[in-house]
Amino acid sequence: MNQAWWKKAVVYQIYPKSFNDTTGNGVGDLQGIVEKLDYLNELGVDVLWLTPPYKSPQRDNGYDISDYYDIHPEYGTMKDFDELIAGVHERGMKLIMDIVVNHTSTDHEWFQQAKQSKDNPYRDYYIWRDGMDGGPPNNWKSKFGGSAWKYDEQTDQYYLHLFDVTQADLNWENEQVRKSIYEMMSFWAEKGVDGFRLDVINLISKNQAFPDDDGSVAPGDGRKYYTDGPRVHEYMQEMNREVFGKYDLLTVGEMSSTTIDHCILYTRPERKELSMTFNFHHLKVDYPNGEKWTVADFDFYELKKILSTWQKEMNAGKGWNALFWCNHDQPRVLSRFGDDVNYPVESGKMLATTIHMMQGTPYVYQGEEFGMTNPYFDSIDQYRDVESLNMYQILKGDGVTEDEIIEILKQKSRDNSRTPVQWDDSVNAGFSEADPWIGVADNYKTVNAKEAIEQKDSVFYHYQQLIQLRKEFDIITYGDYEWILQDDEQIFAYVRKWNDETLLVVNNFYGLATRFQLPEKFNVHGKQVDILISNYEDTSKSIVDGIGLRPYESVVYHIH
Ligand code: TEU
Repeated sequence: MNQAWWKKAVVYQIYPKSFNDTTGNGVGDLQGIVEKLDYLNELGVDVLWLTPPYKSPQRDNGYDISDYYDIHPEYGTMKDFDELIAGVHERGMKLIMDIVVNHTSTDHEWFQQAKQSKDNPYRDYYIWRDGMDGGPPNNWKSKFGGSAWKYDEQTDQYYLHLFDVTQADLNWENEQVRKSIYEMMSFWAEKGVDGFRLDVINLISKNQAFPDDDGSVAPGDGRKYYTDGPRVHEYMQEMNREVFGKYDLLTVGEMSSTTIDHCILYTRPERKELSMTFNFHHLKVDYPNGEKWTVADFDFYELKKILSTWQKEMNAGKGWNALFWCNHDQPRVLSRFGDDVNYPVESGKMLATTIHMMQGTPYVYQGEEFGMTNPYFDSIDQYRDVESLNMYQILKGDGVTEDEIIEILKQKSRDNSRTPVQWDDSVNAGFSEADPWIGVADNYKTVNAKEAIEQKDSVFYHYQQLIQLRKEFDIITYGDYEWILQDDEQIFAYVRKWNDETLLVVNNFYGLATRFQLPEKFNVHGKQVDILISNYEDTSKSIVDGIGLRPYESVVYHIH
């Protein structure tokens, strides 16, 4: 059995810009994280994932890197970083760095050189192509809207940018690019980081013909020509040989639009590529026909089916999942799949249990542990995210009214998870003494970490218990998975089996009481039934005559 340390670990994602400001400039910083290390240690998380802290023009909040070897000045200095990693290790925790190597900022020296002339030594660090019929080289679309190509007058060519126009894609076909990236990763590994989160790493290998997308496979935006591309596994194995394999790292790949088969290939240990992968299919169940930019309820059956399919197939394929509901690109899970008005505590705990009892490595996004919600900003002036602002212009151009666009942003904008962490009920929720770079959610006086620590039945202590259970029970890490009650319209239930133990995990995803009978083959006679964790005080242990669930009730029965 592969006893990799990260199979029992829980990771906490920190978006430094919104975490904690100690310099009074309205922006979070590294010293702000140092200040909260004891809080994170109390929660019990094992690893901290730091989203890009490198020097950046901040057009995409650090995912547009202009210097891989320096810390963004608003976040502090390399000395602050050294103090942070020392503080993390002193407490027995680990730190993984978010690394963006599919693209750099156009402010990066490499790009500044490359755009000088066609024969500049750095020209081939990026993807330049001649136009076609007076327009871009092909019809690929940027994930942030518009064409994926930007015309450069100085050299009369276009460069590729799958994201913002200021994020130029690196040319991974160029061996020198790969060497430069591996050198940089080794620099951070030598500084003692314990791993990497690799941003959109499955997009780095493009079909070198750069064909037009014929629209035969939705979405016809060109992604099929660069997603899990022709040389991506070759590059992952080379990266592992040149960097990862020399250290005992947690490496997690962010896999935009990937497939289960590729995720098994990325994570089977003997292939020596990555430890685990993030996939996003379960976070598109409120994208009708794959369309993100519309207001829609989530498809509960699809959510259960996708999560269960990934559990079964990754387990069978000996791959390894990152388990998560939320990150800095997603709306707050409590507002998306729970009830942040009538049952914020019950549904917050239910959602946590739903994924923390699965096989994989769970990720907790800052503020998720005490039930932070979407801010429901109702003016475009409150939004900051480049993707949201681009889409605002595109939707307006398409004739969508201001009110309709605001309703879409309230549900789908990435800013929903980027508001300042609500530490207490003081001004700016204790995040900063200055006006924060983005507004604080209105509910900070009641939804904050201080309140959660003081309330023994808060969501915080539920997460703390889940994190602890993962260390105590091998069945959570290694047990088989079986989805049950598949057609139930309210309940997401599954079973984990390991040797002679069984976990029965039942989650009512709705605000209505319900009841169900266990499947015939579910035999508990002669077995002891304990409650491992529940989100109601007085949950009954008696299950043979059926199980009643109150609104958002979530229970894990340990049968042994
Ligand atoms: O995200 C990649 C990504 O696929 C998402 O941004 C998604 O495409 C987007 O939210 C559209 O719905 C990574 C980072 O997590 C994100 O913050 C960056 O903006 C992006 O890459 C570019 O680096």
